Amino acid sequence: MFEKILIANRGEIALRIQRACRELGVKTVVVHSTADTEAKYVKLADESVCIGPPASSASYLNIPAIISAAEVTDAEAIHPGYGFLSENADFAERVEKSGFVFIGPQPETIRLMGDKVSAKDAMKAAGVPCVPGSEGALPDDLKEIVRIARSVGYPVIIKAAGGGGGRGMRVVHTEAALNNAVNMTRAEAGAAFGNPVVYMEKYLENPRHIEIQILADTFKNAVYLGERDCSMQRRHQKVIEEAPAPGIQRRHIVRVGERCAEACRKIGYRGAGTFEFLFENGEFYFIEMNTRVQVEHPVTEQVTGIDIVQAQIRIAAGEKLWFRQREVELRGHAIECRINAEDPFKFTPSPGKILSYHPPGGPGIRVDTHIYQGYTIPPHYDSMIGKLIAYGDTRDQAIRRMRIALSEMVVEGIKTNIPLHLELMHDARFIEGGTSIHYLEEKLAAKDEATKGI
Ligand code: MV4
Repeated sequence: MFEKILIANRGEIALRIQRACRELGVKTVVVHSTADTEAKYVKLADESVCIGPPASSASYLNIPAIISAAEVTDAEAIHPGYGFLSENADFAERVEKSGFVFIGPQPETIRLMGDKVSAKDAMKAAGVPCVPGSEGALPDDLKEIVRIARSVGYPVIIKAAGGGGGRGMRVVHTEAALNNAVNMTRAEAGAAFGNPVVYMEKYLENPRHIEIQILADTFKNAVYLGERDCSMQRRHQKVIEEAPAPGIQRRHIVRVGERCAEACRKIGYRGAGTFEFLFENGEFYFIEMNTRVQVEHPVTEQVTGIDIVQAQIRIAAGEKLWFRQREVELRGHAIECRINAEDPFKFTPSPGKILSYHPPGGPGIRVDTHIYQGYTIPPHYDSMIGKLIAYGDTRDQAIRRMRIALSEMVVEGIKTNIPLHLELMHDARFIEGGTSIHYLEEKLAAKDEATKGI
């Protein structure tokens, strides 16, 4: 095991990684910006290094500063968390070239998955079911593009190879709109990602977002840890996640999960990873793979009893997977509400000082947050300030526990989205389960319409 790990992140995940390190007997170094000097994870770490001013570009994205911090503190490995540099292949490469272990997949794997065309090619070749569409990148010739769209069938979606997570896509309903959509997506992709390559897929109108968590070691062992339903989202920001996905039969999960684990063995995947699928009419369609730990990993931890962050570290340290697929048992149900510092219905950010904080508790409640009374949430970063996770024997019990926890939780001085979560925990369609990726936005739009002029 490592003696010391550097955590190249901030917020709740910096604290989460620190806790995993502590349990493994590993010392921690955190890097932070001048805006995060008073943060809990900075105070609790064994060592801390200030690496720059508040702007992420000058601190949490500052590769030379992070590598220097690892050098001066004698850290052996770097955990990138999520966001920031976590899926930056150049960073992973420079970490390893500098003699440190990158806690994540090999740089080539990150690069392969970062390009959505090569990711899909690789997964298709490895037997993972994909959305029907173009064979790789779209050609330049319009006639050829028209032919591909006809064979896929409208509506189609044009996506940027360098995009992902909802950036750089366009839905096309008719042949008349095709040329312009391809050109616009290409131009935007070239400007935003420095890569004008686009591809085409059949547009699925009302899918759910279901993802499969996997763990793979460096000895070609791979397991899947079941699925998460992340359909409750707004503007590509997940709001609620849960495990397992309501209403999907276990045998369907087993089938797709085994494909994912087998794909990991085939490509020599290392560490934790997530296969994102769209799920519609009983079928799974791969769209992207994430090579980092995800915000929503706790719901999987609650239903499997497996510590995913510790697993990442143990795998990076060269351990062989210490359990087999048949030992992975899903038990109960877990729901996660992302707690954001924002107006609960207008969604405008609400940074500032937390004047009072009363965390919820009781059976089945987990709170992953770095906030404390008196802490000032800086305005420079993401508005997510923590996660509230409720576990129960059944989904119904998890929902009931979540309602109680949300009603106990007090965060004063800033606005939070707790009122939105409380409303969703009483929403008939959420309670029923299995809502699509469009449900929350449609609900909010309907509410907006109903309150117009009031
Ligand atoms: C799609 C789709 C429908 N059909 N692809 C958006 C995020 C990116 N990861 C992929 N996305 C989508 N791809 C096809 N062929 C609909 C979406 C989509 C979406 C997917 C997951 C979660 C939320 C979403 C919200 C809008 C659109």
